[in-house]
Amino acid sequence: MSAPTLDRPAAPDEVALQAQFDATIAADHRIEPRDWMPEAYRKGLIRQIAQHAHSEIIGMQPEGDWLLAAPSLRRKAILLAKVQDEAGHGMYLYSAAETLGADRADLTDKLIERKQKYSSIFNYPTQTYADVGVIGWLVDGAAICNQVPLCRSSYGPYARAMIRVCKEESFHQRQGFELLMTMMGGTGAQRAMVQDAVDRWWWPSLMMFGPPDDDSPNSAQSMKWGVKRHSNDELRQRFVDMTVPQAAVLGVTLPDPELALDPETGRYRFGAIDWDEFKQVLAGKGPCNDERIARRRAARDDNAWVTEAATAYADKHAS
Ligand code: FAQ
Repeated sequence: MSAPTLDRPAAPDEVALQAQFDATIAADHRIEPRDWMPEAYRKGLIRQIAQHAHSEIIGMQPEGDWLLAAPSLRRKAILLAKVQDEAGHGMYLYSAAETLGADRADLTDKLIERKQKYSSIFNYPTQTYADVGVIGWLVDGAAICNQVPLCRSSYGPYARAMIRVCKEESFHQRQGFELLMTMMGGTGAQRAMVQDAVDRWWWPSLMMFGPPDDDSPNSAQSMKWGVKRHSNDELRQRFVDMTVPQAAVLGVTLPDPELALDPETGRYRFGAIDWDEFKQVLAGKGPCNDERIARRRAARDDNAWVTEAATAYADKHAS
């Protein structure tokens, strides 16, 4: 049933369905794929889940670049497991989007045609192996902060996918921290490498949480629907508060001279984020945007025969 518009007012049964939907949200219960939902809720979810799925898939590239140059077999095995996990997260999320009527191949096309977004963070290069540790520590750390509340998201399949994703992200965060701890206990050159990586990734990690609340067009409605549970700024602050003590344990300096504990609130104040840089990256002008999309396009085109063969095999069995 299509959603009511100005020209086509809601029919009486739609009024009842909308009331039922509103009551489910108000009671903090889950909306499931079989349930009626307003068209804007469905579209908004596809938008966020697709963006999230694309992030997991494109997010394999920066660390994947180091798979052939890992410094030991142990590090290679850990990194391989992590990158494979990210692929799995993308798959769960595309499946969740499919329960809303989206088509997986169409979503991939929209990513490649830059009609849908993926996280800004994956448009920065990984210059040394310390970047692998810092991605685990900061990027997966930010992802956990953002995604743990999504385990209570109002849409059932998305919330349930997030439970496993968060458990795996937690392993990713710890392996990153452990790698950095090892490097910090190494040579002066290794410690400098870690500090350099922290200097480059700190600010982009803060941008992962999205634009400030007063410039976030989707937040208000998304929070009313219980899709998002906290605002972008709230989660960013939570991440800063969680990460500053961890930086002290590691012995690295976060590149922000204004970072200071506010004795009144018990929270850390931090400097201004460069939102122009964020907008540039979202506009496709970050350091690696073109490279990331070109690689995803090549993966789709070069591997199309696998999809075709799997589809033909499934069709044969179905008939
Ligand atoms: N990058 O109105 P809002 C990971 C877009 S997964 C790019 O505030 P919303 C795992 C936003 O889409 C990381 N675009 O939007 C991993 C919207 O554009 P649209 C991804 C961004 O949805 C680790 C516009 O700006 N995580 O890291 C960004 O209410 C290591 C206006 O923004 C998720 O996706 C950004 N940073 O809040 C993998 C979590 N921020 O769609 C490999 C789920 C905003 O209207 C290695 N998503 N935009 O065209 C969310 O929680 C939300 O979607 C936010 C944005 C918080 C990202």
